[in-house]
Amino acid sequence: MEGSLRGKVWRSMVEKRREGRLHFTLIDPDKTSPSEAERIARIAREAGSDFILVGGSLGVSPEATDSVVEAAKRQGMPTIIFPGALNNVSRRADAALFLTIINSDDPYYHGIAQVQGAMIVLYHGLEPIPTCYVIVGYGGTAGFMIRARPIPYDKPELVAAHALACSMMGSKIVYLEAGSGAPKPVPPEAIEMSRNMIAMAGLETLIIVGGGVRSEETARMLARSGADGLVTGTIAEESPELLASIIRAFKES
Ligand code: 1GP
Repeated sequence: MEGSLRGKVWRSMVEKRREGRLHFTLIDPDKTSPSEAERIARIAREAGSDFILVGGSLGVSPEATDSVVEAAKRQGMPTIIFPGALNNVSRRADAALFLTIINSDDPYYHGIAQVQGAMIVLYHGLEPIPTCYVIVGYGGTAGFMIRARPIPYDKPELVAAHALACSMMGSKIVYLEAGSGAPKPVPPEAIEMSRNMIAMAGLETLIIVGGGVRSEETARMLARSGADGLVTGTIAEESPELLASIIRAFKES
């Protein structure tokens, strides 16, 4: 059994959060070769990103996931599986986001996927990080494939109610997802209301946000509305310079 079940990655997330906000670089093994993944991991590390997420919604093979995880780890980045499906769960990673997909209409994602995934995570010796996934607005390929009922952009109170439920159900992370390439990110009001409701309940769940972040201005807005972490995917492939300035803007706001 490789890896560790002792909570190292989660602890480092909490410790890093005490020092500042967190940035996650998402690499999709279907779109990225291992050499490209290593290049992105190097750019991400140099730009101040904290963790690599590996996963995708379509066309991701176990072999491609293994190679991308190995390549990212060569750059010394803690690497976490963000599974679009069970075939994304690589034993080479350090941890896996163990997902509850709270607004999927598909019963498969409300128990069956988790029961199947739990054994694989255990056998691979991966650290499970209980994470609740909330699809907002556009939703992208992820939203379509998991049959999400995306929460409309103009219903921040509905996003907050989902985030609160996730937090009360014991998730360590609430992941608010607008979808890769979303025309608009998760609205700041939704993050702020989620943050406030979770605090009112006396809980300490981390809120991470992703999808459609392409500017420093957006990163700043998301930070100010109370996001603990930001996930970016597309931007690392397009412009390392922009990635660095987005990370800086998010962490320094
Ligand atoms: C992570 O799906 C996102 O939550 C990644 O989105 O590719 O738009 O950065 P982008």
